[in-house]
Formats: sequence, structure tokens, C-alpha cells
Amino acid sequence: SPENSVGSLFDYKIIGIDPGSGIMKSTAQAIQDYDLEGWTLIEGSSAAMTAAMDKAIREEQPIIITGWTPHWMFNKYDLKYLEDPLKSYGDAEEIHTVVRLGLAEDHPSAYEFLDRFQWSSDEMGEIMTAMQEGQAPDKAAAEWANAHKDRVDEWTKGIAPVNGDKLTLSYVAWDSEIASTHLLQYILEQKLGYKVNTLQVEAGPMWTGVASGDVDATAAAWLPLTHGDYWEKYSDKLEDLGPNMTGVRTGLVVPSYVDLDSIEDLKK
Ligand code: PBE
Repeated sequence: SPENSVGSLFDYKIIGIDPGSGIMKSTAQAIQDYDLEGWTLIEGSSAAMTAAMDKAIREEQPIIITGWTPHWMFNKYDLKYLEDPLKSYGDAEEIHTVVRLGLAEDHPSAYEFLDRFQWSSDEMGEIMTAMQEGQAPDKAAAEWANAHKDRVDEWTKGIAPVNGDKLTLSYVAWDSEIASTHLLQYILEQKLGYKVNTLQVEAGPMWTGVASGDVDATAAAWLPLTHGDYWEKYSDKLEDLGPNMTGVRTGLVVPSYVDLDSIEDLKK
């Protein structure tokens, strides 16, 4: 009966994030795919989701969140993904850098750097953890760049600096994207001479900004699935510079003390 079902343990709630994010769409799809009748996906934000996770873990309560890696949560807490045999969350996801049409002609130095930029989830994790421990994103990014001069050199070697040209990067306040965008800003400003405006928006405007040309670039395009609908809509109005990170993942995440293995188990 519903009173002693798996769902009742969680109040039939999945703690989500901002409504424009791809993971909310994938989770709505998962609720359909796995026939999770009666379950509700709660809208919120990344910050509200991590706060809910923190509280649940301190009280050892059951909780299910929409999660992704890279994310500092996996370093701080003992967490696991629920298996997704129906692949509602896709397979191998990547984070891509996409730029506006004409960027190569208008800002060749920035274009070349953005095209080269590619890093690992461990590298991003160092900035995310510093931020989570209370460091401001720009400070955490600056510290990372100074501790990894070899990487910054690889990405910028031989690129001619400019003299204060303006550039706008859009991103959403997902922890992973706060980290990457501030690192790009730091390098573009300190190594290549740009003046960078980092524009924090919702996922929709992040994509439309680049497609309309109001924004020069975003390093926060999760493909092929997570932002697949945005990509379909705007792919002919922007340029994809390829992955800046591979092997990323989204899904439903629980503390490891939760005695479930698969999304399928939520139906019981
Ligand atoms: N995320 C983090 C985003 C992309 C980056 C997985 C929360 C999403 O659109 O779902």
C-alpha cells in the first residue's frame, strides 16, 4: 500500500534545482519512463538542493536529489547514483563550449583560447571545493590558475593578447559552471587582456544569448542529452567548439545509507 511503499519514505519527493536546467527535464522523463506515479519533482535551485542534502545527511533522513558530477558534494558526502537502466539521463555526457557566430573573426585570440580550453573533472573539483569552503569564485579561480601555470600556458601559448576588448560569457549558477566560467574570466583577463562580463542567467537565456549574438560564449553546454532541446533549437545560430570536459554525468543521487540501488526501486 502507499503508506509503506518506498515512495512514502521520501514523501514522494525528488529535490530538484532550477526549472530551466536539463536535469529537470531528464527527471520529468525518468518519472514517465519508470512510471513513478505520485512522485513530485520539486523545483528550487542548486543552493537549495545542496542545503536540503546537507540537512538530510546531518539527520540521517532519506532524500533523493537531482545530482551531477563534477560536483563537490561527492567529495564532502558519501553519495551514490541510482542506476538508470532505461537511460533517462542518457549515456556519456560532455560539457561543451559554444560561441556566437562571428566570434572567430571579431575576437580571434579569445576564440583560439576557448577552442583549446579542455580540462578534467578533478581539476574543476579543486576550484569547486575551494568555493564550497568559502572562497569567492574569482579568488578560487585565480588561485587555481596560479597553481597550474603549465595548464594555463598550454591553453594560451602563442595567442596574441588584446588591449581591453570586451567579452561576455553566460552561465547558470550551477556550482560546476560557476567554477569554469570564473576560470575562463581570469585567464581571458589576466593572460589575454580582455575585459570580461560574466552574465549569470537561467539556462534558456544562457543559450539564447549566444544564439542571438548578445553573448560571446558559454562553457556550460551539457550535451548531447542534458541540453539537447536547447541545442536542437539553436544549433544553426551558434558554433560548437567541442567538449571542454568529457565523462560528466547527471542522475538521481542519494546518500549511501539509503537502501536503494536503482531508479526502478522507487516504484516499489
Ligand atoms: N546541471 C549542471 C545542468 C548542467 C550543468 C547538470 C545541473 C543541467 O542543465 O541540468
